[in-house]
Amino acid sequence: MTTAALTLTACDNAKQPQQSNGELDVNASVTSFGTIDSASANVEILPTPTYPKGSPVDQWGKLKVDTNAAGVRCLCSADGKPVQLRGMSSHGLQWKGAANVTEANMAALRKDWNANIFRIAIYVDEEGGYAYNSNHRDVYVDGLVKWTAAQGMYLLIDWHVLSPGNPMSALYRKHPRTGKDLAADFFTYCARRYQNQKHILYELCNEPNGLNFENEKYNDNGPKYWNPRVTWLEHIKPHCEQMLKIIRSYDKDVVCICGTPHWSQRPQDVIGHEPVDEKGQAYNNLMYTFHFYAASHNDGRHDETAVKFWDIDFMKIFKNGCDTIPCLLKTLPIFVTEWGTTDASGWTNFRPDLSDMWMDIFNGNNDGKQVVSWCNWSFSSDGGVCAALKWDDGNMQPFDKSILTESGKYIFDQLHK
Ligand code: IDC
Repeated sequence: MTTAALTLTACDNAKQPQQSNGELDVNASVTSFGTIDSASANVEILPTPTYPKGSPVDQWGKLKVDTNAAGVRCLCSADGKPVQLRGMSSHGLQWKGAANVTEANMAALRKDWNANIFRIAIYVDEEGGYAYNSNHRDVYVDGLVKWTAAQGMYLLIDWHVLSPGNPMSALYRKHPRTGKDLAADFFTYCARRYQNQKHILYELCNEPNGLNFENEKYNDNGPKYWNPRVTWLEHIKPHCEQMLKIIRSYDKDVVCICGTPHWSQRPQDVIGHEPVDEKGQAYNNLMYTFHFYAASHNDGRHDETAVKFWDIDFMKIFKNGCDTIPCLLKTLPIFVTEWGTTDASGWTNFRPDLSDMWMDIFNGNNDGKQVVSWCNWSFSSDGGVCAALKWDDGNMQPFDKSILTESGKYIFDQLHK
């Protein structure tokens, strides 16, 4: 019934999750490839669309990682010029996110908001996510590929690893409901089906998380899904390399973005350890993500927020670097695939002032002169004051600015700068 598209080899010393007392150890890693639907491996390949004349995709073509005038790697157009993508991320499709993921709204985002990218967040196991709803892929991702193409805007397809935080957990790689390798199957389907689409980018895992960094300020009493040790070398890099093996077998140069440790807040862990193929060759067209929520992740100020990162200066290492970490924007190609104007809970502390400071850095005021692309969380009314919309209606045309929240207005203005 199922078949693997590639010869996907199992790792000998694979530590498979144990099911003792009937409970799945969601923190253990599944290191071998599992089953992939033959329907995914044989899915019909979509023909190349015609992008509207003068649209972002028409002008820039299939993006790649190249260097800017300072010799720093960054996101570039097909002809090697640095570009900046800016737009919105969907919310979870299992919640209110789906209401806004429509053809008309992609037109509004392109024409009225001036966005040139949309990000679709595919939550996997949370509360009726993709593991329980294949229409998240077959209806929404597939629809968006066509709707964004019709607008000539880019689409970032995000495998929204969040709970559990280990991208190699059985809940992604050997799901208890079907036994399927959901991650391998998802990327097989997408990479094969969309190989001729110039406007697609992949985010290989949203926010791997686990309490694993030095000077840890948390204890380990968090939710059981918080793996205490989810690291770049042990979990994230191997996950990315496995997914790249699949993706690159169909689409040899599509830009892929790797999640980084601790809710994608530590691209520095990648330095010197970028993903390689089986011959040990570095993959090209790879980027690394950094996520920030302005009130929580900033210059380390002592402000009262629901989620605090006091004393951690996140801004400095992006601007100039520090004694131990080189300027990240000089060292790695970075894509901020998700950020919020509030604290990391999403619910409180809208901070346009701190958002402005980040926008300044990402508009090129950094030692690498790297201009950074971003998607804002989220194109929804859900999840607190970081939401851009006051309501979810499913059709925002003609577009009316009065549906925007304070955060939505801030982003709308940024997109017009
Ligand atoms: C939040 C949603 C919220 C949902 C929660 C589930 O807004 O409605 O209940 O996820 O955990 C992230 C994540 C993103 C979070 C967002 C806000 O990538 O999934 O969305 N956030 O908390 N990282 C930092 C903040």
